[in-house]
Amino acid sequence: MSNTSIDHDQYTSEDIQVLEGLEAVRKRPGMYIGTTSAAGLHHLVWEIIDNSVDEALAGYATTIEVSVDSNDVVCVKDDGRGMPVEIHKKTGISTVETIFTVLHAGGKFGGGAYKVSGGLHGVGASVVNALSVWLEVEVHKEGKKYFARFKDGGKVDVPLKEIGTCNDKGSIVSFKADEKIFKEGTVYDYETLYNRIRQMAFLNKGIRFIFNWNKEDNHKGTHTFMYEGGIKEYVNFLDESETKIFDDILYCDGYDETTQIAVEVALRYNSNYSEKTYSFCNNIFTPEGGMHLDGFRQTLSRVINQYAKDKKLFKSEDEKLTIDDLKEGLTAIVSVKHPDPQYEGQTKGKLGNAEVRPVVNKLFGDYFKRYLLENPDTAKIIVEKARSASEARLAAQKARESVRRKDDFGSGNLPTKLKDCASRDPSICEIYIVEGNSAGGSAQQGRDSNFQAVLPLRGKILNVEKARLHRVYDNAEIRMMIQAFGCGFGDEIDVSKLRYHKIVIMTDADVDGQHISTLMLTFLYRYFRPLIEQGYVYIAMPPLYKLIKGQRTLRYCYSDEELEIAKRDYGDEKYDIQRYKGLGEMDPSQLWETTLDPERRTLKRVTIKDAIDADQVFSMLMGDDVEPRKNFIVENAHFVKNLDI
Ligand code: 1YM
Repeated sequence: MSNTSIDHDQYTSEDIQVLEGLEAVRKRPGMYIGTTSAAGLHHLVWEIIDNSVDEALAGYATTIEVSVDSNDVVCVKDDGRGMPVEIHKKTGISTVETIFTVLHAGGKFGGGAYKVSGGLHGVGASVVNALSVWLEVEVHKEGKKYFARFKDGGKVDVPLKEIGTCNDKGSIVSFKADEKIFKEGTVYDYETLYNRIRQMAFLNKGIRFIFNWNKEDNHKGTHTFMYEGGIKEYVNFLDESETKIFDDILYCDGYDETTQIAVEVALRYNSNYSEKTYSFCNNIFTPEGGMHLDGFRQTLSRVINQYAKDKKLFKSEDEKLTIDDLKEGLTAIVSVKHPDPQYEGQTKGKLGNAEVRPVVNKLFGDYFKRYLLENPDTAKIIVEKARSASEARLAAQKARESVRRKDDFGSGNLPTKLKDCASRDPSICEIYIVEGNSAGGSAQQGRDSNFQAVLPLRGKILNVEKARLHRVYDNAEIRMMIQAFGCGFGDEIDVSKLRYHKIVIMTDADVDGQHISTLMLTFLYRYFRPLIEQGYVYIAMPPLYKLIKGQRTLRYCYSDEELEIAKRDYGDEKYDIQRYKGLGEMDPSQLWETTLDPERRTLKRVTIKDAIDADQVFSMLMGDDVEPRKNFIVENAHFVKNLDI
């Protein structure tokens, strides 16, 4: 045993406290990592990465490498100072062991510098240790290599010891999450890690992130992310498939000494109508916004209005651009770093610190004012874009009112094309949204009308990604859906009024059908997002093939793989393969057997893994630019397969 460690055969009261601390984490992991589902598992990785990011933000590390091995061992490595190895005064054990065995040890030992990055709960390395079957630490520091190992939820297995010499510096942490804690398993998701690591690289300019996926699957390989431009490059990335209306990406960063708040903002406008503004605090996405976002929006509108007024760009005295006008076609990132963030809201996704707003107002406001004065051409484009949005919004308001009057959304009137079901219990009711009248007919006859409703649509629905609101309200198919669902739409959704707890999109299994279901999903995502978030939206899976022998159906196959299996199973037998080109080819009883009958059908539930990613997918799939769309379809054929958007 080396001389930097203490004798672990003899438990001191300190040791016992330590074990009790980690025991508490194991007893109630949810308190520390939010959940023990997949999100919690990935949270372990974020916690360790955060420590490396802090070291990089403090100016000591330049590169952070994250590796996932075939047995789901994660290894995070940085080239910072290396964790402190000396005996810690308070605990009497090495600081490395203290970091990994004392709850909340992280910041307290940091000697002043605050932890800026930080997971949802900012609980640090000891929690990861507590929830792992084993965890190893290697420190390279001042020419020496040190090693420590923990097992069974944080018990010291090998106390910190010197294991050799080196001529580099840094920290390496490897761990294997505990299957007894993570009931859904300890298998990491490639996409989740890839997206988050890339996002961290965008949010922390200049830090190099290396991501090694060492599993033997089609993702195997290494990616390096490093963005000198930081969130400026993030905006550029988010707008990849948009048509820009000017070249510059506006960017500012600033720091307020008094409050120790750092602010970064990047933005650009594109020719589209939807908004992509994402706000972050300490590298964490704040989906519900908060003070940083409020400050940004206030300032955007204050400065633009003042500028337009001063430069006499308005037609009348009382013309004014609202924040809604200024949102159209805006892509923006607002990222703040705060020493003591307070999160509020239903999902703790809203930054509550009131002092952030005036800081953003000042720092972004000064920059934005100057930018407009120095770039009058761009300023004019922004004002014009917002003015046309303003006009469209007034038109939309009128359209919306007239739609409301015509369709009387609140009255319970139902569209005539809807073949409703008998039951009025939403929890068992299903609505099939079907493409085309002939398929609609089969579905209507084949369904169980007690609980299954059918709404046939004629042809393709409007691409809402490229249409302004008033055109959306004008669209007959869309109005029928809104009426049928009964829960309102857009900002005014009331999910408790939803008439069906399964909204099932049913289209042909060909390219056209896929396009229609993507249009449908886009529409639902933009106007009924809570229905997707709460798991009410499904895709029906009609079969692609039928194997028949004489009059007898041998088997339905729902994919090419299934067909291959069936061919193998039936070997030399004689049979015919019928390929279904459309739903219309199936008679009502076949449709029931294969696609409608809850006992036999397969439905795919549509879920949102990552809201920013989903936004991206939709603006890309439905946007102007064909090239990235092609790439996407080739690279990510899985999107259509498992429907994780
Ligand atoms: C792969 C994970 O944890 N890197 C890391 C952590 C620390 C330091 C350097 C560090 C910090 C300080 C001084 C300081 C940590 N130190 C502590 C504690 N990578 C990883 N790299 N020297 C080294 O903050 O003053 C906690 S984390 F508590 F010891 F300061």
